[in-house]
Amino acid sequence: MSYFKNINTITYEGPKSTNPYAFKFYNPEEEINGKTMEEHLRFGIAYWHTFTEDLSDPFGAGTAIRPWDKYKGMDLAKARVEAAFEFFEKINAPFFAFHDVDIAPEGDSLKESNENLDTIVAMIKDYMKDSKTKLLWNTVNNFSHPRFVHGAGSSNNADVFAYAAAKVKKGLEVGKELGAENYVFWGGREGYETLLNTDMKVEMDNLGRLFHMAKDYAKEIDFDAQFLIEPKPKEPTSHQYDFDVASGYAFLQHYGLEDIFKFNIEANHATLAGHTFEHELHYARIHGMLGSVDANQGHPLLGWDTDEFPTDLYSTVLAMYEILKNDGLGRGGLNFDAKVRRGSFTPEDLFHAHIAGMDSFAAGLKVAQRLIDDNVLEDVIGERYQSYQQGIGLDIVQGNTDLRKLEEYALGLTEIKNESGKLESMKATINQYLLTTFASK
Ligand code: XLS
Ligand code: NI
Ligand code: NI
Repeated sequence: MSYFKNINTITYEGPKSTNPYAFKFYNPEEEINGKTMEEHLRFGIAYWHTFTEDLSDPFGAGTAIRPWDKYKGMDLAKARVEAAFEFFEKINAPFFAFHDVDIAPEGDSLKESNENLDTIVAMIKDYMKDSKTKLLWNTVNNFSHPRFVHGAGSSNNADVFAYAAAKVKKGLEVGKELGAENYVFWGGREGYETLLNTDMKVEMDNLGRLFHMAKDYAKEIDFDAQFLIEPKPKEPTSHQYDFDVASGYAFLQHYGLEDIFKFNIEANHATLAGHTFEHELHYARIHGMLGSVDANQGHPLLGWDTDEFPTDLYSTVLAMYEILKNDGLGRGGLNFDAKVRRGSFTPEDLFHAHIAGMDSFAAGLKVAQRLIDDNVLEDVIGERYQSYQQGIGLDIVQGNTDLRKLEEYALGLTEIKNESGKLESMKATINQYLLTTFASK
């Protein structure tokens, strides 16, 4: 049975192609600095947005037309697996990612939910045998069901904590069964609305406990995935405990988890936190904490998590610059945690959206590699900080000075001379690289 009958496998046709079902920039086999594009980019398909999502929003019903709509319950879950693997093959995806509830419906009890999962996981495992697509990461949805109204690991209700922990246990087993590269924690309801009813210390301590238990259990069952925390500043709660990379890092350090976790950084969460995407990637990178990426983008005029497919080339260039500087994403990847707009409701739109996202990151990769080859940022940044290469600057960074010596030095200064930061010049150069990289093709 084919779910996308009219669509053939998407291949690379180059920047001049007018075929909407072809890659213009993503050429999986093309080598860039010793690695293929496919190895650099490690694209993942988000199961929830592409196969489970119905495109409803707070003001209206779902609009998505999906070839598997006619099924219900476990039949629907099975149809989605078939459709998913057909999609993975046609879009040439190396990876996918899911929450437990995306792939199998929750039952009336935890036991029944686990049985549903077992059935679908066995089916996915079977499909994976004949597919090149691997599991980038899995996670459990500990936020949608009403039981998580006050949180999961940070709930005031210990029974809910236990239930959430049981779901994490199962999630780890599922990850092991399917050979997941990573295991993700996004704390959907791990935050609070008001301090009038919240013991923040208890909640955060418990969250730390849950993460430790998860790591212990993963070790016990020999599941060696990389653990990832996905920060998000708000939504659904007004104060999420993993606000951004900086606060998440402080959390991990405080609870002795910094050697166990890295970050899964989502572009739209970065901008919700008042940062740029590249800021979050950079912060994680310089602390050795960049693990994986949820590739999407927010709407510049809207203040919520719109999860658009990434098409902003300026942003993909700067993101790929950080990823290249990180020497790649290791076991992580670029997971399209992105959904088509409510008005883009056809199955074809799923292909167009992924092609747009993959091409945007491929273009970003090429431009970023050229910037690095030409030392564009490195030269400017190196020059800007050269005062720390000799004299008093070298004393400061080598720890050979103190406040008294610095006062003595400052008293002897006759003038302080600053240089231009050259921001506009840099932006013009990035534009030039963006526009010339593909100009002659
Ligand atoms: C929601 C999050 C979610 C995580 C996985 O905003 O991005 O989709 O990636 O739970
Ligand atoms: Ni995400
Ligand atoms: Ni998100």
